[in-house]
Amino acid sequence: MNYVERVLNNIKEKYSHEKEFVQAITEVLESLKVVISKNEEFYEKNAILERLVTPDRIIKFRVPWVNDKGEIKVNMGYRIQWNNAIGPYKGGLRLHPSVNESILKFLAFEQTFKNSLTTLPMGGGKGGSDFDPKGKSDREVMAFCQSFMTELYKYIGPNTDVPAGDIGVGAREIGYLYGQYKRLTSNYEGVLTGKGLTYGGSLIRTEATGYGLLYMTEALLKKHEMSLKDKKIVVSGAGNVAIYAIEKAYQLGALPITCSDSNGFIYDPNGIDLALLKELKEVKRVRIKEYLNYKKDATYYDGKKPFMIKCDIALPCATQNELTLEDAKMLVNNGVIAVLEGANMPSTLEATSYFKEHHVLFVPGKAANAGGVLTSGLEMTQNSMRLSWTREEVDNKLKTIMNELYQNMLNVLKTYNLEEDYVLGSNIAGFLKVVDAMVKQGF
Ligand code: NDP
Ligand code: 2IT
Repeated sequence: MNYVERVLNNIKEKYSHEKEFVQAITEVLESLKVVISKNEEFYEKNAILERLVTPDRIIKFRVPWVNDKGEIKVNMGYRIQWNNAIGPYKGGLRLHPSVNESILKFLAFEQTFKNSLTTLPMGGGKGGSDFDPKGKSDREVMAFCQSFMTELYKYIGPNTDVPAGDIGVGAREIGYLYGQYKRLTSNYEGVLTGKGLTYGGSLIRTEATGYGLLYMTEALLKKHEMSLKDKKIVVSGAGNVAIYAIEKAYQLGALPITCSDSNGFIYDPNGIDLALLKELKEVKRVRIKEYLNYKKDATYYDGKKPFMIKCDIALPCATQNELTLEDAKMLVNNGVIAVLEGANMPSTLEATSYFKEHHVLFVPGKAANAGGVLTSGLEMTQNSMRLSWTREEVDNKLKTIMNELYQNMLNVLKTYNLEEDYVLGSNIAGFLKVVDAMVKQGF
């Protein structure tokens, strides 16, 4: 058994109950075999893999809050600080009833590689809670966020750990979290990203993940002498990433025809009405089914996923493991050219292998959705400089870095004489930088 297999088997045995964590580790370690095998003794002597698969620390805490009926509710809060070899821990906070240690560990581990790929100095972390913001009043969300930060503030700081948004955490939640941090510390500093524009936020951060995803799609298609013009795009999700992926898809001449939430999906053959989608999801916060009340040509599929609709490009932008082998088969049967992950790990391992076997161009989340955290890095830079760049400046930087990230994956694949496989490209490129920093800083 080689070094990679020994470490992987150990993780599979020890954490067999943490399905998502084991899945993420399996994908990454399998793709590192080609690098590790070149110098196995060196990596093993430095215990690089054992250190990479083990978080620096997991912080767990109780979050009590009072609901509108005056009842006390209790949730679990977490912050996982995975690796800070190349910069302060950085990564989002997720508020969703499914949140547990396995999910946050997979996200924090992946974030370490993603942040390395952005070329900016950010380590990896993730956090959140099993609190469900759906159906809660603004006051209840505020009460939860204040209580959550009352514990979290002890462990974060602009040079220590800088949280941001993820599922269930957008501008509203970041505002309440920031307000409480300021109240507790008296410090007005860039401790969170995704802040509002009136208090230190960056232009384009809201749009960044979706825009970055489409910049990467454009770069990928260009390499294959294609363009986004008139391409039919299936998007899943109807949150931050999905909305701005749809916006940029239109700007680049494509036709996004679906969006979804956890109840079902909308297929609009004329193209998703972006203004309506924003109104329903960003303002009214209602179910996607309501789209039908305004658009008679659209169809709503209850309890189904949009991957059954024929398309040229699929962009899963909702959540982990939403795209299964069955979905992959339908996409391939319908002639899909490319799949780029807007969400983190939306494709199962079986689905990813199926895409590879059928020569579908596939870019995993840690590369394809890096535009969000990348622009968070730009927000941190602006906060440190105490100035704000224009929309154009930030957008240009986002586009340039997404293209560089894409090129970097191609360069790494070339160096190792590998075929066009962006799972390998992203994992190896992310790994090399983090490991170099780890080795040079000692154990
Ligand atoms: P939002 O909360 O804004 O939107 C999430 C969307 O996904 C909603 O439409 C939601 O539907 C759907 N969804 C969430 N959980 C599930 C589930 N268990 N089953 C089915 N649908 C679900 O989150 P974001 O758009 O910010 O995040 C989406 C994905 O992108 C996540 O994987 C996140 O980690 C990733 N990501 C986010 C970044 C960011 O900057 N925000 C950056 C990089 C990646 P419903 O309302 O019904 O729950
Ligand atoms: O998964 C992710 O990259 C995010 N949720 C964004 C993290 C960030 O710090 O902006």
